[in-house]
Amino acid sequence: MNRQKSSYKPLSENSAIALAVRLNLFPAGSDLHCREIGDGNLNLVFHIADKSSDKGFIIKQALPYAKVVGESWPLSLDRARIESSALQKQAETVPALVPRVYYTDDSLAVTVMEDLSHLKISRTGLIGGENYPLLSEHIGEFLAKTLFYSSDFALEPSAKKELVKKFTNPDLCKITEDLVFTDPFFDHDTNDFEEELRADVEALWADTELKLETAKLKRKFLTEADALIHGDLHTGSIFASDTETKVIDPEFAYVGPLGFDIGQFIGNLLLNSLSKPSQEQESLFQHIDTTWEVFQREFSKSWERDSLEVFTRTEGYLQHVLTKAFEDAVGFAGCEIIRRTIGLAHVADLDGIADKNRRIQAKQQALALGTALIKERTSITQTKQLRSYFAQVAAS
Ligand code: SR1
Ligand code: MG
Repeated sequence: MNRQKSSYKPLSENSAIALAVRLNLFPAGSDLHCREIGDGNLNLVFHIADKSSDKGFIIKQALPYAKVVGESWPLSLDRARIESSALQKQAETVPALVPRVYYTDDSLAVTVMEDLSHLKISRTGLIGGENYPLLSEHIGEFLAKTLFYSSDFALEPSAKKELVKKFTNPDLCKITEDLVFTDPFFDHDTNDFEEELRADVEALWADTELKLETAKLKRKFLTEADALIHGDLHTGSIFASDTETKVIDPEFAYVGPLGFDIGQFIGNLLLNSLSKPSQEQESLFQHIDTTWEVFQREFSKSWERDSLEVFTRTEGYLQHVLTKAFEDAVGFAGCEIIRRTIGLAHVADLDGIADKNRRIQAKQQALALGTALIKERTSITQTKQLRSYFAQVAAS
């Protein structure tokens, strides 16, 4: 890996091509084409390809501020180091499920990685009616292996502490602390919702039981250093096809609670279900079932085979860890559903519902579902139960 010093400057399409040439990514004399394709909230993403072949690369560069808000929201460039390091760490256990990293430059906040343009962002595909038969099998495996092998169950204590140090990510964690766990539950100026939702939102802000349960979940996010988590595992962070899955964008990675990524993924599948007619919802519920089944199966296999922690051989400990992770995941899913409905960063699954009445209704259902998941997470012990909670809010 070549890490060289350079002073930071945002790339343009032309300077991205110049960088690709300097790095010899393409054969000399190639006729290159570059386009900035970043549609996320934070970064520049350049797609560079040889005009005469299919060969291409992605050059991703962090900006020193949140692109979605502008320069008034400064953000550390260190997230580029976090993202490329997390991709490399994940590749140790799930190489087929993450893009390959070819080059990083921390001072330029640049990562050069595999071009995945033969795949589609899974949120877009799911909204368009694609099913992705292997999505949940792959994500269940991704979760089990990335989480288990970065936890105290698999690492020597000193290696685990080094991991915590390397992935200390205060700016990006603060975004999640604010946008996922705090602002949507108060009358905060980052919130964004239709006036038709005001009565529901004001009821949510006045719900003291909901606030107490959300405070407990936020505390977990602030304090529980279980494993290296992706930190933003929504369906927009996953490229997919019928046969392949690649998890991208781990710039929010830090050592956090086991249930967080699981909850964000489940929450986004539920958001997608809320946008669908009932006959199209079952395949999404099956994805939730499979994610959790595969996660449990693979995590348990690794636990039996590769644990270093002596208590992993104590009867009942694995079940305790899995039960807690699921309970937390359900609560985190609830927070994700609420923040994607009334917080700063929405999702196309709900915002893209063209009929306004239907959109408002789906958002009201999302608020009710998110609230139920947060408040009742201790009674929800199996993914199958999510169907009945979903059915209750869909009937209201
Ligand atoms: C200001 S960033 C808003 C959201 O985009 C990212 O993808 C994260 O989900 C974050 O909460
Ligand atoms: Mg992202």
